[in-house]
Amino acid sequence: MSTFKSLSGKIDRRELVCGVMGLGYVGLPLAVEMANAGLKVIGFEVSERVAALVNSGESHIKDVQGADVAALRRSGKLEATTDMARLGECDVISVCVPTPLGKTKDPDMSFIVAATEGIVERLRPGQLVVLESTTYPGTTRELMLPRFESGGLTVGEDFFLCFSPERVDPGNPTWHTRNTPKVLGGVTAKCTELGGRVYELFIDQVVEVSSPEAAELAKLLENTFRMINIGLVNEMAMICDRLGVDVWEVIEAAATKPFGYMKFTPGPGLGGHCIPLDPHYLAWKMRTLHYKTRMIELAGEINTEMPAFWVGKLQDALNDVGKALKGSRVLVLGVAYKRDIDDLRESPALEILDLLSQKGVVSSYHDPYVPEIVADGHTPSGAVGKSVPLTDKLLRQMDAVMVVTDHSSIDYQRVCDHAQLVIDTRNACAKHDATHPERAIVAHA
Ligand code: SAJ
Repeated sequence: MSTFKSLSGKIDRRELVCGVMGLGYVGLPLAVEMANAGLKVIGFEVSERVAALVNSGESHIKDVQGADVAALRRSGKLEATTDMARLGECDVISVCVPTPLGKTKDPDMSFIVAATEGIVERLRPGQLVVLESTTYPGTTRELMLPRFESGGLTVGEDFFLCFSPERVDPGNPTWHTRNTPKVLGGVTAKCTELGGRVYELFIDQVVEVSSPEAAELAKLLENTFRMINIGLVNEMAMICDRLGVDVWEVIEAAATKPFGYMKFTPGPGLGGHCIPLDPHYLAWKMRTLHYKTRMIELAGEINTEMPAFWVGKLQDALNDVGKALKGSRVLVLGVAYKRDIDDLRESPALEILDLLSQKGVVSSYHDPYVPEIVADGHTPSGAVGKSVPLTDKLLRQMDAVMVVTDHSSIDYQRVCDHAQLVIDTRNACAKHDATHPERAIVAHA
């Protein structure tokens, strides 16, 4: 019997053993959905701690309930291991490992290379490998495929290889792994067919495309679209600032257009583990082909400029009340990369705190989700510190308060009632700043 027929039969009988490499915010939810669909799942982790945690029926990922992991442990559907030799047991291997950027914004492919080498040693006829990590177009065919065929196996006949981008939005109350449409493209038609049939066992809608490159680029288009439109609206904020027009009023007015427009809002810059990074995978790849992705470069420049733009706004506002930046006491309100989460990755607040420190500002921060900013390889030295308690007295003592991340739990009326000056990068005080016409307390773009 051909390997295609053998794997096809296992799919029909749901007798698959599925391996998931990387049990992070992508891999663990995926493993749980596979196991909930009745498949036997082995999670492969390089972290003994994470493997032990999952095997003890717990979850380290906010979107995955510990009780669900415990139930799947009891049913024997889910286990975790650090023993990569067990990859040979798997009919399907989904690779969900990190793809960070290096300091020069070049892709760090080390995790994908390590996963590829782990698979190569155990690759056998009848296996399907699906890469999910966001990466540059061509990774699946140029980096993984040659290694997998190096032992004499042929893709599309002996084993099958696809790319299917992750679309996990941590904390999203509506969209999660099972109900978010999943794009998938195989190296051959048989790869696409088998990959689609496997993923349809635990994903509501699989969107098959003709190649792994189409799937790789679909993901990059999705997030590059966001990054460029955020750059556009940040430039609009700087334009409106120079024209003396309220950018928020302009944006709300434009957003009344019922077609052909999508609302984005300006802010302190671009944070997160996806949007600031993913477009640079495309830019990097195209540079190797001597093509400059001008839109990505330009949007990146504008988004990167925003922290300095807002520190400039602070300087002007203090100047208007006869104060210098140097020696002024400034409270930064909210440091996570977006509201109502605790994630600091690439947060523009870190850049703003560092700039304030460089200019001799006596700065502090309050963030109910981030008790401390610790020194690590990425954190600028001026951002290191602990969250201070938010009190009326503290607000009154500050020469200025900068709203950088607009957490919903903060009382912005209270901020406007007690602060001498508010620099509002998120328009969080819009409903409150009119309550103090005696003071021009809120400056925003
Ligand atoms: N931001 C703005 N203005 C906006 C939107 C975002 O300044 O109009 C800033 C945010 O403050 C943040 C950064 O951009 O600093 C990224 O924000 P994001 O809303 O894009 O959130 P992320 O980084 O969590 O993006 C994820 C992505 N999900 C995946 O890649 C699977 C993205 O594709 C989603 O669209 C996004 O979540 C989402 O919509 O929540």
